[in-house]
Amino acid sequence: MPAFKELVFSGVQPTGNLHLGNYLGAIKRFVAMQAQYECLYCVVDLHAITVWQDPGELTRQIREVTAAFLAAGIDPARSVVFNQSQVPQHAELAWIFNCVARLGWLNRMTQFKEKAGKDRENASIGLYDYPVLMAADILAYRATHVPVGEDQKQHLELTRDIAQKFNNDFAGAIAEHGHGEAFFPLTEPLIGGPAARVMSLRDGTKKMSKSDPSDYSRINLTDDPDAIAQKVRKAKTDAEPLPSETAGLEKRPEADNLVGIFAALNDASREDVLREYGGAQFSAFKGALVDLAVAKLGPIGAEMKRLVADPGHIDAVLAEGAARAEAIAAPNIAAVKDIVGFVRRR
Ligand code: AQP
Repeated sequence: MPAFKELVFSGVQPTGNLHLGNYLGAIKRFVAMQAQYECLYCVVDLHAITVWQDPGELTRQIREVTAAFLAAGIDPARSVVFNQSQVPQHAELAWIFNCVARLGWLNRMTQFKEKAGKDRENASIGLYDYPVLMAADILAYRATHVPVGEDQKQHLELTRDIAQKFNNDFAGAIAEHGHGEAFFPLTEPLIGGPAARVMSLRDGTKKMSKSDPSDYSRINLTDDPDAIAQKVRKAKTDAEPLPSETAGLEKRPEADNLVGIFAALNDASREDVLREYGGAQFSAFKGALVDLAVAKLGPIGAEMKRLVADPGHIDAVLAEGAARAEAIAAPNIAAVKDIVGFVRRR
C-alpha cells in the first residue's frame, strides 16, 4: 500500500439532541486531533434523511450541530467544517460505490438491523445503503483516519472492504492513470479512550442514544446545570461502593459507565478515577461527577446557544467549509471517473 497524505474525516448526524456520548466518543476527540492532523468535520445531513426528518427541524439541527462543533473547540479557520449536502461529490461517489459493494456485505450490518427493527420492509433504501454513503464520505477525501465511537466500527470495516475491492477491481486503470498501486487508502478507525461507548444512564447495557425515548437516559449538550445534576443523581447504580481496581468494574455496567464518563471528561483513565474514588459511595461520587460535568459542559452549552442565535454566521462557516471540502473532493472524484472509464466533459 503506498503512503497516503494523513487526513482525518468524521461526521455527526443532525438528528436530534447531541448527547454526552456524541461529545466524548466523537466531538471532543475531533478537537484534540486538530493539533496533529489536517481535519474535515462534516454535518452529515444526507445520512439524517435515511429516517424521516421534519424539514424545518432538520435545518435547525444542521445549524445546531455546527454550533456544537464550534463551541466544543473546532476551529473553522484550521479544520474544514461543512454540511454534506453542499458537496455533491459525496452522493456521486456513493453511487459508484453502490456498484462496488456487495449485497451480502450490507446484509451483515448490525446497525441497519437495529434501526429497521421488525418493520424492515418499510425502512428506506437509504437506511440500508447508509454504510456505502459513509464510505463515500471518507474516501471522497481519501481520508486516512476516522475518529468515531465504537458503534461505527463495523461501518469502518466496510469502508476498508470497499476501498480494497475498488483498488483490486480497477488495479490496471489505477496504474494506467498514474495513481500507482492503489487509489484509496485503507482508512484506520480511531476508536478509543475511556468513553468509546458511553452507555444509557438508565441501563448500563444500552448505548446512550439520541433516539432513546427517556431523556433521563442521556445528558444533552444543551442541558442546564439543574438538568445535568438531576440526571446524574437519578442514574442507575448498584449497591456496592466503587472498587479500587478496574477489574472490580466487570459485571457492574452502570458503575463502569459512570467511571468511564468521569475519566473522559477529566482527560484521565479509569485507573486514575478509581485511585481517587475507590471505596467511595455513589452518592459522593455522583456529586463530584455533577460538578465536573457542569464545569466541562456548561460553557459548551452556553456557547452553542449564543452561536445558534446567529444563523447567518453559521451558514457562512458552512459555505466556506463546503468550498474547501469540494476543492479536495472534486479532483479525487474526477480521477475516480477516469479510472472507472467514464468520458469527461471537455
Ligand atoms: N453512546 C455513544 N458513545 C460513544 N460514541 C457515540 N457516538 C454516538 N453515540 C455514542 C458517536 O457519535 C458520533 C456521531 O454519531 P451520529 O450522530 O452519527 O449518530 P449515532 O451514532 O446514530 O448517534 P445516536 O445517538 O446513537 O443516534 P440514534 O439514537 O439515532 O442511533 C459517531 O462517531 C458515533 O460513533
